[in-house]
Amino acid sequence: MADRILDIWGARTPHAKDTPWPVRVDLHLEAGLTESDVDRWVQSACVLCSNGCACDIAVKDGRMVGIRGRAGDVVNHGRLGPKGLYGSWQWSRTDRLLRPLVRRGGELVETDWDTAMSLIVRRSRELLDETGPLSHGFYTSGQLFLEEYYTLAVIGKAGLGTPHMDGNTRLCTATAAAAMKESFGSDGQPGSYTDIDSCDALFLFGHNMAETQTVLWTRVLDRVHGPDRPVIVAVDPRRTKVADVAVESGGVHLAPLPGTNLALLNGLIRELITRGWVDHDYVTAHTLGFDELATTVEPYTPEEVARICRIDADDLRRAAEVFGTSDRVLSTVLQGFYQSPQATAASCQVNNLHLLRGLIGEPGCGVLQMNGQPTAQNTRETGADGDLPGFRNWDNPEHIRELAELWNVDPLTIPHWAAPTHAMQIWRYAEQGSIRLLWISATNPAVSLPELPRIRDILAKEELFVVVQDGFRTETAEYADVVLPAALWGEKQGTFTNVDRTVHLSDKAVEPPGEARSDLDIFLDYARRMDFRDRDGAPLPPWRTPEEAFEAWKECSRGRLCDYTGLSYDRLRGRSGIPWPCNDEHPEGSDRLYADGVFPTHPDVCESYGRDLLTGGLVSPEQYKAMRPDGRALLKAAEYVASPEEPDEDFPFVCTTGRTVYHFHTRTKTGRSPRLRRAAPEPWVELSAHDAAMLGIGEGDLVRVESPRGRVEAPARIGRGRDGVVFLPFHYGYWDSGSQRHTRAANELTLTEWDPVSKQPLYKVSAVRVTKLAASGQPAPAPTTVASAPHVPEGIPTTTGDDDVRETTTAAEPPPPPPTPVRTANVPHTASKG
Ligand SMILES: Nc1nc2c(c(=O)[nH]1)N[C@H]1C(S)=C(S)[C@@H](COP(=O)(O)OP(=O)(O)OC[C@H]3O[C@@H](n4cnc5c(=O)[nH]c(N)nc54)[C@H](O)[C@@H]3O)O[C@H]1N2
Ligand SMILES: Nc1nc2c(c(=O)[nH]1)N[C@H]1C(S)=C(S)[C@@H](COP(=O)(O)OP(=O)(O)OC[C@H]3O[C@@H](n4cnc5c(=O)[nH]c(N)nc54)[C@H](O)[C@@H]3O)O[C@H]1N2
Ligand code: SF4
Ligand SMILES: [Mo]
Repeated sequence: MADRILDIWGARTPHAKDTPWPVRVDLHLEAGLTESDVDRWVQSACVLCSNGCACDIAVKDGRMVGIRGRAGDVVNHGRLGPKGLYGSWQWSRTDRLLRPLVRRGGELVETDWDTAMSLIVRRSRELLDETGPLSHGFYTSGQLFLEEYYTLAVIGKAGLGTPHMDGNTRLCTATAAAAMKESFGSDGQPGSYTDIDSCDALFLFGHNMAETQTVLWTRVLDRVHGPDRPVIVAVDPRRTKVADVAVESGGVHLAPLPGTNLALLNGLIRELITRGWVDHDYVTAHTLGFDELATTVEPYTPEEVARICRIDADDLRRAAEVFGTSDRVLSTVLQGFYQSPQATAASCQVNNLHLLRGLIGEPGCGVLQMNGQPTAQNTRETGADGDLPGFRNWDNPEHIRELAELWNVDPLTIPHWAAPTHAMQIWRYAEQGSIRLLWISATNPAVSLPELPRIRDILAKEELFVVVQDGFRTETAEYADVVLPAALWGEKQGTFTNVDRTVHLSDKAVEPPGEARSDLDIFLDYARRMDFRDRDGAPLPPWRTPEEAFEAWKECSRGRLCDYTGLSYDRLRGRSGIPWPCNDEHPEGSDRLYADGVFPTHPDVCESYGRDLLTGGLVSPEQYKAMRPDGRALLKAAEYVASPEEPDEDFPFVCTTGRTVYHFHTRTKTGRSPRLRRAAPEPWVELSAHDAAMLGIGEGDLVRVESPRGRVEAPARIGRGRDGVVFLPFHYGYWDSGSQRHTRAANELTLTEWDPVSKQPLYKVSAVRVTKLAASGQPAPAPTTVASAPHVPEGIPTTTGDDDVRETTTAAEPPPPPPTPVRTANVPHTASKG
């Protein structure tokens, strides 16, 4: 038995390049139970990150009592990480919302569903009569199921006709989508996890995979421990486990000052060009924009990059050499890029590195513009974020006509006179008073949005009617006018799609507690009570069950890049997940996209005509068509500009924020799992040894971190980060703090600024000052096993759990990867380039 709090990634199963990743099945059951005690195993996939590990839920006496990885699944080959093992199901018997709540005399009181829904519908009707659909805003999630998002999207776009709908995916993966739209013409992940098994070099750009996709990192470690290991390059200001392994592998750790990613990437691209590591045949045949890119990156010499990013010029040269001379390179990009200034511009440069060398679409040559949340991909596909369903283009009248026909509504109902409203703007409209009903589902903005003092003021506004739909009484629920108790994972049925496009079915294992209902049922109840109808008077949306919603979605996706028409609940049950596109042409799904170098950039198919990377200004349809992209990828460029908030005399440090391995976001589940909670019970502040010495701060001392917007007070961890940078985990809100003190959450400090292209907030750069409040003899409550490990480990107890996970390594054949398509699904043949 293994202690998977201490040994996060579990036992190694090393293997050689181009051989399948061995199977290892991880199992964890409630204490005292064995497999023979389990009544049923119910197929699902984990929803505590975007990796999408397939699992079976153990059910006994109508309760979830454990979890086991699915050996035959392409994603995890049986493995699970600490959150999947301990966090996915262990919250189930604790303090859930059991009945709807409504505000009476200032207090939230329990009521029945009819009263709660009638209240929402009455307010909704009043506002529609008074000011129309623009009074309604929907702020949803990356954690519902595909069927729920699609239902919400149809309600918003065809029922109400409001453009004000977005997900917390705006905080999470908006930049992934934006970078793929700008470079390839559409959202849609080019790469596959199987690229890890075949690559010669692996670049992680602002991605602490060891903590945030632990099972994917296990896959990397199994290559690193194999005979022909890949060289790894980590780009992260902190000394993460990824950075440690990068150095051990003969690669490099580049630790740029937060906010300088674009300068670094421009430097890498310049090196590729000047050292002659460019496949000019590929570039000529399959891309546009090389000359402008080369001109833009010209000033970014290694010395200039070293000056801006405060790194060593030779480290940059070495990183470029690894990229330029390895046969097969895989790159991943995540929040260190997406939540930093010039997010889309920097992430597009990663695409450019691959395009310049023609390393895309072949085994080992992937780009993974990562997702974070488990179902963020579906928020984007179904248009429950600021997009249209099926990667359609709001600026293309033909795409609007298709949707209107599909839903049998007047095209003018579907808002398309401007780009859909992004989340940061939705909150601004609520602040200014034009949005007066804000419906928040499966997200906890009172902890997760930037500049919390402002968010609390907005939520508390008398004129704003707030609906919160959650499984727990969150910090946000405390501000609601109506709280709707939702069924959670394991208590409802649906599908979702992970980072590498793999679709999984999650069946219902147990009944929801009390009167909690699935989000699908709640949205449909609202639609029926509002009496939304199509042009023939039929109910809109017409479906009633998850499977009917899925079938309807398949039609919406037909012929688009995210084509689901070859999938069904039956096909997804009992076997591995399947990556889209899956249709008549690719019945087994598609492991990678763009093997033929043909991209969905043709004006008739593309999801977006694009934006200027520096300003975010829209490219007009005429300008776009005049470029004649027609199947070629776009090498877009931008110059580096300084972060909107740089340190100064008053606020001399850069504060960056992020995750630790044991918690998921605002801890509504992981904070209720005893083992995970014990591993990281309270917030902390990470400082470099040099900075701490300068400030007279010792390990565990209570410190105050202040930005121009707020303050946080927590014990200091003298860690291994770079000088000048302070790190805060963003997981800690107030629900379990015993008081309403607003000094725990990292977002007290962060700023209301966003990337001009993707509109993703800049959580990774706030200027702060740090002061010591009190000495302490105790170490900080930070884990010792990961990036927040202490600089001096002596005297600090190691983070441990119990030996309670069974890992079974068998000789079972690993699942075969689906075949790689020769050409992509939705590019008209007339548009192909060769
Ligand atoms: N354990 C755990 N796993 C999770 C989650 C969780 O809450 N907990 N959440 C899931 C979700 S929704 C997401 S979005 C992902 C996020 O996954 P990651 O992006 O891996 O996580 P973060 O910790 O937000 O940020 C990654 C790294 O960015 C670095 N960084 C900060 N500023 C900069 C910068 O300016 N440049 C560069 N290059 N790097 C910088 C930080 O030091 C940090 O190590 O994780 C998913 N997985
Ligand atoms: N400072 C800082 N802030 C950040 C980040 C950062 O790196 N730094 N990262 C950002 C990122 S990438 C993300 S993804 C966000 C995450 O921020 P949030 O989305 O606010 O975080 P969660 O705690 O995951 O909130 C999800 C809520 O949905 C509920 N829930 C779970 N499943 C269901 C369901 O099936 N139905 C319903 N109705 N509710 C459900 C949970 O109980 C929980 O309250 O935070 C962002 N904020
Ligand atoms: S890696 Fe992500 S999906 Fe897999 S078990 Fe861990 S939290 Fe769940
Ligand atoms: Mo995220």
